[in-house]
Amino acid sequence: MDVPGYFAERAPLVDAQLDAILPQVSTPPESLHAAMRHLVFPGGKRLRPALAFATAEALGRPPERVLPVAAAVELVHTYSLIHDDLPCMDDDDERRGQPTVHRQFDEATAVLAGDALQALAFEALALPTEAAPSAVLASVRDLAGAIGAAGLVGGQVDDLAFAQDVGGAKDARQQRVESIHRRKSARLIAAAMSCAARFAGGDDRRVDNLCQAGLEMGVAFQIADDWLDRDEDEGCSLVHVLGSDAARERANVLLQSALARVEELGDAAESLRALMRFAVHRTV
Ligand code: GRG
Repeated sequence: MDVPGYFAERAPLVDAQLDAILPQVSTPPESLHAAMRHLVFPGGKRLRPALAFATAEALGRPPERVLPVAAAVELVHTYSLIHDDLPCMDDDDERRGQPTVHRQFDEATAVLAGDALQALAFEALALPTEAAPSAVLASVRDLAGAIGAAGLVGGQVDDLAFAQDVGGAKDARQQRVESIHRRKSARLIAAAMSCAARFAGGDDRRVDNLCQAGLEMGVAFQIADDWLDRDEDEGCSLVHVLGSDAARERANVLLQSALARVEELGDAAESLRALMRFAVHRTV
């Protein structure tokens, strides 16, 4: 499967949806709306939307069916990156070769743009759709759970505290790193897949299986990210706890387990499996 081709073909779908729901820059307050769009366009890989589309296809539905999910997860991802770059978090001046939102605008605008993107994500998810109302409601619950205190935000809190927490046995430190990865990265990736499965009409067993696959692959994705950053990253990284080879091996074990979970979906899930392999073996 041609993964770059898949991204190139599917990205315009979510881009058009994002453009349609984001407020226009010419509408006041202009600076807020410009800041909300700053990191969305041209954006990054659109991995989470691609996983949502591929999940729909794996369940025999067209990608358009899960557009609300694709837009919602990308909006949440963007909000988290804007807040992660703030001086009180990672304090980064650049992302994707462009000034971060607080550098391009100011800190207050960046905080507020992130807040507004998070709210817009739920609006995007709940737009009128062909999906059953119960599927939309369950997806709102999945996404909120994935990004709240038990998910993204809680993971970020423990990640910020991690630098000071150097002691303990290797096993316990591995558990701690993986718990942070699961909450900070994997739960949003898993929500992209579970919400897409719900919108595509998947039953509870299928939704849960795809969610578990997303969690395992999401942790492996974050280990791969740590590996790519191995020369700079001092903080919460499995490469630092286990060493480079053992960290890659762990990522591979998690990926294989995730792939085995989606085996039952057969040929229809070929794009999904290819994206999952790409997420863990990528070089960018
Ligand atoms: C501040 C609420 C709050 C959350 C911060 C998401 C996050 C938590 C921090 C961002 C930094 C980080 C290491 C996140 C983990 C996920 C990750 C590797 C993000 C990069 O995802 P890609 O590779 O990025 O999909 P692109 O640029 O392609 O969109």
